[in-house]
Amino acid sequence: MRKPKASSKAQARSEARPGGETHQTTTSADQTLTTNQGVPISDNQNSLKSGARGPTLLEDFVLREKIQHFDHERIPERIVHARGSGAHGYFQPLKNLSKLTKAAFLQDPKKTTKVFVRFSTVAGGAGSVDTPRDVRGFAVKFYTEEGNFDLVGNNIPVFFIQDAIKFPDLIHSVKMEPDRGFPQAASAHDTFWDFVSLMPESMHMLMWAMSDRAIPRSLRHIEGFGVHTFRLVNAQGESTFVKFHWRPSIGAASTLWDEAVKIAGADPDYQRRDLWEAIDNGDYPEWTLAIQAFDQKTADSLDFDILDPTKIIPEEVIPLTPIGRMVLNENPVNFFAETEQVAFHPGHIVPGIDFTPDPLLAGRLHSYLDTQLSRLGGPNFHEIPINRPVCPMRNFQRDGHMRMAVPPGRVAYEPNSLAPDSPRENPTRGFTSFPDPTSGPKTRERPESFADHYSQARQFWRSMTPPEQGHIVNAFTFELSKVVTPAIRKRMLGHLDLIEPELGKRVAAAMGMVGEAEKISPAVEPRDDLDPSPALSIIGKAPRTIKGRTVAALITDGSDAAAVQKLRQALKKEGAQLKLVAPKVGPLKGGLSPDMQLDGAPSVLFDAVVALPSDGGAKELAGVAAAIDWLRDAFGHLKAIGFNEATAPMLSKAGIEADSTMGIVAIDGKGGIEAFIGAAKQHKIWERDKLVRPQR
Ligand code: HDD
Repeated sequence: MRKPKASSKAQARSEARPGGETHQTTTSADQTLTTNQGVPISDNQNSLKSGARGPTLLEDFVLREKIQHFDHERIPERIVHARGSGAHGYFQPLKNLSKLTKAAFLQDPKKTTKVFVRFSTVAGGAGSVDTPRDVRGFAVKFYTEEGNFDLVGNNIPVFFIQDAIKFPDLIHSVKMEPDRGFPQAASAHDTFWDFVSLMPESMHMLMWAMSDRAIPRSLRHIEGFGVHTFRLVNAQGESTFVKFHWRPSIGAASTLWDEAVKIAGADPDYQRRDLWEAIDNGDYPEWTLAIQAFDQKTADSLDFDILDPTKIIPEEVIPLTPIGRMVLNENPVNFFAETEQVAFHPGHIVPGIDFTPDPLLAGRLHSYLDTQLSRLGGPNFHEIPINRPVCPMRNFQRDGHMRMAVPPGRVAYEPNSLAPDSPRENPTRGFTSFPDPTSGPKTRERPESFADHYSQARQFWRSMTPPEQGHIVNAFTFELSKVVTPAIRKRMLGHLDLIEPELGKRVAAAMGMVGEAEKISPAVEPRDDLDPSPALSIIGKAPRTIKGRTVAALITDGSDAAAVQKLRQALKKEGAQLKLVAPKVGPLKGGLSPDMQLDGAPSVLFDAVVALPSDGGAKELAGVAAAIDWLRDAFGHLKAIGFNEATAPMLSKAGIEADSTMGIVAIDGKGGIEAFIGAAKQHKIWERDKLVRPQR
């Protein structure tokens, strides 16, 4: 029961509750609930009725306004990237970049620029889960002093298609099939594989999408890419081509497929929650922005076309130059107002940055502006707070749906003589396009230089470590086994043979379809001489750190509080956090307070686990499936497992043998915690993989 506050403004009153309970609330004058017209509301519990038992009266404008507004709370979700998580932060250049660009926000290493970032999945609806196999969107809005710059990228540096005219087809194929309305947020179905198997240009991207990149550990662990080649333009009008890269400070990391599937059930909001909690805890996610910068001569020397968005420039060919860092340090205060209403657009660029004529980018430059009309309801979406530039904004655009600004005066045109102080174009400061010569015959065709669809797909395969190659085989096997039309499976097997015969063979064997691949004739024979690019492997370059990770300890009544404290301290020193999981969430005998209850905290939610039950607790848990699965899953998901002596009956029930070389570490002895942390720093104990999964 809320008690009346002693305040001179306070008005105490009684409220009749259903069931007859009466309680008191107080409302100070400035807290008074009102309608959208500002009319004070006297009763927010009962509609206006003729007599206590009704009927309800149509004149109840309070009820009607409230329900009408509620009925329209949802706006159309994004046609792609509907499920997203946002955060505020800042960007700071590492040095003055005036040699390359006149972009105002890239000049002064002391100056920070505010950003808003939205991460997303692509295929699922707004209410879908966080961990499907999918590309992750990585969209950054820089609120610069010369207007908003949106870098609307993905966590994969290439794309499925080369020309925007195929985008609706691609998306229709991957989304729920239109007759049955499923599957949600999944590419593992006939229409997707039918489409891509008929689009050889998608082969390189498919390799990325079937790799660990598409099942990231968290949004804090993804790399980001601008995908297209852009231009930087300096004050002298000189242009340099660039590819943009984001690199997470804690390194890229992924889950295993079985883990991703189970996380989807245990916590559909796993990645959104992770981002929110990290920022809330002050563990701010951070990325380096790097560029690959090159001139026309270098572009001409490459064996592919820099306008082709299905190609990468390996870092070993043009190294990355770090140019800035981005820190996300503030959660949104309102999901709808910020994360949902933010409108990104690759066409939001600023002086000093420019496009190239990549035909995929050209289509995007139309699409993102256009989509805001149906999503945000009109042409004034730039006036929504999250989309507003922070620099002055003035022009003669007027009116329209939901206009917020109130521009005074008679003059809404230019040139004019009636308002000499009104805005004018500015040839010096204003945006000028790089004078790229663009004449040619009007034609609908693909350039020859876009024709090699397999060489970089093969290079990607050859750049992976053996476990990553195994995951790619498993992913193709899983997805193609969900395809029910045999001809589509066979067509895809034919493409895999072309990408790399070993890949084709391994997938065909795993599917039980050896010798059934359709023969595909490529437009250009795949090259065999591209050097592997080790930078493409996540495992190969994974930093040995547990910074930003979460370890869980399974505890019971009687668990040793001092041992838990010692573990917590050791993890904290490494930048990791400890969560306590117990059969009951209330305080335990022995003084420990659990964070989570076992049924709601399966080990898939954590990076590494420790079992610290008391003797009695362990005996009890040996008979609890959730506790045994907790260990078995951690074992199967290749996580470091720490245990105390008492855990023995649980380990034997789970069929797990203590073996520190396999990351199963006794932690109560001397150096035990250090050994456990050492194992956890491997992220996954790959040697264990052969014990738990068929090696295909
Ligand atoms: Fe797109 C959203 C990234 C190709 C049309 N796209 C969208 C978002 C990201 C990307 C990150 C979500 C932005 C947010 O969080 O609000 N899209 C990409 C990348 C592409 C790409 C990296 C290829 C390099 N997209 C692409 C093409 C088209 C679109 C070829 C259309 C011709 N994308 C859209 C869209 C969306 C969108 C329909 C949906 C909602 C929105 O724009 O605001 O216009």
